[in-house]
Order: sequence, then structure tokens, then C-alpha cells
Amino acid sequence: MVILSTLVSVVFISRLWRKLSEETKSPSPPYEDSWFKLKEIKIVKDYGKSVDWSHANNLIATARLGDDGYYDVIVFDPDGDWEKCLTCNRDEIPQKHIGNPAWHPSGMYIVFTAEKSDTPDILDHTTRATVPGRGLYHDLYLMTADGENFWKLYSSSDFPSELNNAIIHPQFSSDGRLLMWAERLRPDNDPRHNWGEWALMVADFEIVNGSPRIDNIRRLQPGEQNQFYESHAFTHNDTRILFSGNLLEDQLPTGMDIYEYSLIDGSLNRLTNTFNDWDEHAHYSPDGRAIAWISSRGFEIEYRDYDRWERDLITELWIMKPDGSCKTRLTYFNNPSYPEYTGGRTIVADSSWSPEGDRLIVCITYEDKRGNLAYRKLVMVKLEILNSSVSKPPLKNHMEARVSFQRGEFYCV
Ligand SMILES: [Ca+2]
Repeated sequence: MVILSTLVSVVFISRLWRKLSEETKSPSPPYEDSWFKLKEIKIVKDYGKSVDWSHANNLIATARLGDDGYYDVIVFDPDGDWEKCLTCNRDEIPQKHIGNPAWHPSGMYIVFTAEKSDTPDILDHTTRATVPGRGLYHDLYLMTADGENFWKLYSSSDFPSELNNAIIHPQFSSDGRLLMWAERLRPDNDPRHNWGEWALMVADFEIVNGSPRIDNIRRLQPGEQNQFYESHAFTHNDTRILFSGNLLEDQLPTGMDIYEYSLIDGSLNRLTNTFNDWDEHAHYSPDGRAIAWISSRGFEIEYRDYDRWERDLITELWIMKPDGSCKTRLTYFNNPSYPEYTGGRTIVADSSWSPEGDRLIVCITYEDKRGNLAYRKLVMVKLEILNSSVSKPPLKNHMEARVSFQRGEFYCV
């Protein structure tokens, strides 16, 4: 067994009403037979912050916290011992926080974010605002897969700036001709919305005479609030994107949901409908038959401070069909009854599918005995998506279905 180490009352009532209506409006989903099996969960690395698995060269890119207190981009072979730091001690890029790597579909390039060199160290050491994934004062860069050539692609506001721009989670389209990222445009003085105003940015990308070029940058801010957005993935035909955000009126960033957005007609499809629960890091399986994402659903978290959400957040890995049906919890890192229990409060974060769709590499962080989020791991989750068409009698409701879960085999209800 593996043991891994006062809002005004009207707003509260509004949120409560939304929650109750979400639960009571849940439709009776169509029944299908079991659709995947969970085979194994094991630790593969004692580091990892955001992750991307190249389907062209089978290498995994992530970030690792170095002895200098800053993250760097690491690439490793999931089937061997080989690993290499691509950004350590490289003069071509600022040697501060570097991370959020994502492969170009060719496997020849990696896009990533890097913090500006002139942000003061005290900012890095007293807040977590400049770590990759929060991305304050980060710029967009590209490097070759061997880490030998670097280019700055796009710059956020200079430091110091009243805008306090941030850039997070760049993602290439399936054909490599589009690049998407999420960008913080300006702060927001509302203490409940102090994550600021964000947007999804989509640009044309191409290599011209051996150098990268981005052009035609479009800013997307779907929904009612224009607050937090995070870029996750493109569909296989690059007509739609997956992202998370708090799009509904009065929804806090900590209640963000997963959405699919059409780049053709701007239509929006809400794939998770939990007004208060944290839903993030959605990625399509290689065959497009499933979406893995993380969620806090079931934990009923009360945040002591919305700006320090990491003190209270608990998440697990979930999987659903691309239309949002068959939502099923995959992991139980927070439950002592399961072999993957870590021994402390655990946050599951970014994940990436293997080329074959039979594994997910997953970032987790969890507490030590003193309650600090001291451990960061990469975990390999092996699964099999089934094609069975054998029909079984439908279960009566969602709760009944949940308690009927069989470990190792999951039913779509
Ligand atoms: Ca949610």
C-alpha cells in the first residue's frame, strides 16, 4: 500500500438558492454501462507544478522548485530515468520563476511563462503571486525541445505597474497554429473579487524562417463578470476551447466552473454546474471521449480568506464525457480508507493524458503533520476507457449511484 506522505445575507441566500436549485434541477442522466476502469495510482516524481505530456515524443514537461527558491522547466521520460532541466542557469531567460510548460504538437517546441528579472525578490519570497500558474509579471516564451534556443513571444506590463498583469497556462491548438493563454488585465478593488480582471487570449502562431511569431491576438471574456479565466485545451478540430472561470453573477473565483467555448460562433457550454465548488484543469482524452478535471465537490469548503484559498482548498481528480455527462470521481487522496490517501489535506491540480489515453500524469500537493503544503508529487493514474455496450438496469438517482461505486470499475449514471 502506498502512503504518500460577512458577506451580506442576500448574497448568501442567493448562493444557497442557486446551490439548492442546481441539486434539484439535476436531470435524470441516461444510463450507460461502465465506461472505464481505474487500474493503478503511483508516485513517479517528488516534484511537479503544471504538466504537459507530448504525444509526438512521449516526453513530459513540468516545473520543479530549485534550491534557489525558483521554479524551472524540467522534461523527463515517463518510461525511464532520463530527465533534464531546460531552463536552469540559462542566460537567455530571466532566472526567476519559470513554468507552465506546454508542448507544441510537433514535439519540437515548448511554450512557457517566465517572471521578469526586475521584480523584487521580496515579492517572490513574501507572496506566491509570482509562482507559475499565478503568473504575476510573467512573460510568454518559447524554446526548442532541447532547451538550446529561446524566444520571448509576448510581454505583460512592466514592473512596477498599476496593472499588475499576469500570464498563465499557455496552450497550443491541436494543429499548432493557435496559441491560447489566460492573462490578468488589471486588479479589482472589490475584496471579494481581488483576483482581478482576466481574459482568455487566442493568437495565431507560426514559425517563420526558423523563428516563432504570434499575431492577431483576440481577447475573449465570455460570461457575466469578466473576472477569472484559465486556459485549458483546444478540441481536436480546434473549433472550441476548454477553460474554467467564474462567469455567473456573484459567483466567486473559488466556485469556478468548466466551460467549452466555440471559436466559430461564440457559443458557450457549461460543463460543470457547481456555483460554489472549485472546478479547474480540464483536458480532453486523446480520443476525445472523456475530459479529466479536478473538483472540490463533496467537500463543502468554507474559505477563511478567498485570496489565500490554498489554506483550505481540497480537490480530487474527476472524469466526465465531453458533453458534461457521467461525472465520476477518480481519486481519493483525501480519504484514509483508500490506498492513495496521502496522510494530509491534498490538492489535486493540473493533469495531462498519455498519447495512448491509458494514463494521466497528475500534479498533487499535500500537507505535512504541521498543516503546511510541504509535499509536491507527480502521480501516474492508469486507467482504461471501456467500449462496453452491455446494458444494465438504471440506478434511481445520483446519490444511489455514488454509493454503488465499485473500486476499479465505474458506472456512468
Ligand atoms: Ca464550480
